[in-house]
Amino acid sequence: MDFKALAGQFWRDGFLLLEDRFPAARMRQLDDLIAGHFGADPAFAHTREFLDNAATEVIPWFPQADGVEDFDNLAADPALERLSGEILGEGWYSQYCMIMFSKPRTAGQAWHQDCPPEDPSRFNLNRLVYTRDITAETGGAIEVIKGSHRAGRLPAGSVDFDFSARVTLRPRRGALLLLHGHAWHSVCPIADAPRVSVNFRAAPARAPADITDVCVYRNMLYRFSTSSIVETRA
Ligand SMILES: O=C(O)CCC(=O)C(=O)O
Ligand SMILES: [Fe+2]
Repeated sequence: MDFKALAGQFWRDGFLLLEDRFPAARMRQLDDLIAGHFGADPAFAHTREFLDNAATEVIPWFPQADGVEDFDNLAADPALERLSGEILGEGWYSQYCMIMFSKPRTAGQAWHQDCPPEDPSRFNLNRLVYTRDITAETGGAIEVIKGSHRAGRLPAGSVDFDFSARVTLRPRRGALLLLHGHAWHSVCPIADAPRVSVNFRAAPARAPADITDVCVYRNMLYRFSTSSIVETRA
């Protein structure tokens, strides 16, 4: 792997998708664990206010908080560590593992940034691993505006913004997607099967541990730790 070239590609685009990074058998095993945790019809964990205003329907699970360590060795993959260091620089650190579950026929995730972009040196890096295929049939594709990690805040309001640099990603089982937290991104509506992603968030040394507490949506800034809207956007 040419780590420097891959990091360059990441910094040019704000994301980097690498297929076939993890073995299918391991992905199936972890996928079973995820399915077992959530069951057939899990309840939403967020408040109704969040679900309605954010137009985002996902159920998070932090396996490390439950003492479940089965996912941790994915993040310990030497190539992933090396690439993370190349992208994030000296002193980078890994934050937490967050699994996101979407029920069939739900909204996905509205356009957002994982944290406010005002200070370019403070951001989170999503290191997403997919334990099952995302296809046109399953829905749940990820959309990213190429280069938007350098473009400041996601435009407010409901009018369409410039989609000419939009890229639609459908990672397959075993893929790794690195996605800059300041990049403008969304998850398309889910079709008839549940959707999952496993995210090992990391950050550069300068970013505080709670960097993703406030998320930027087109209509609001939302603080997860207090379940509150901290700014309404016109
Ligand atoms: O689940 C995904 O594919 C992307 C989720 C997302 O928006 C994120 O990890 O910040
Ligand atoms: Fe996100």
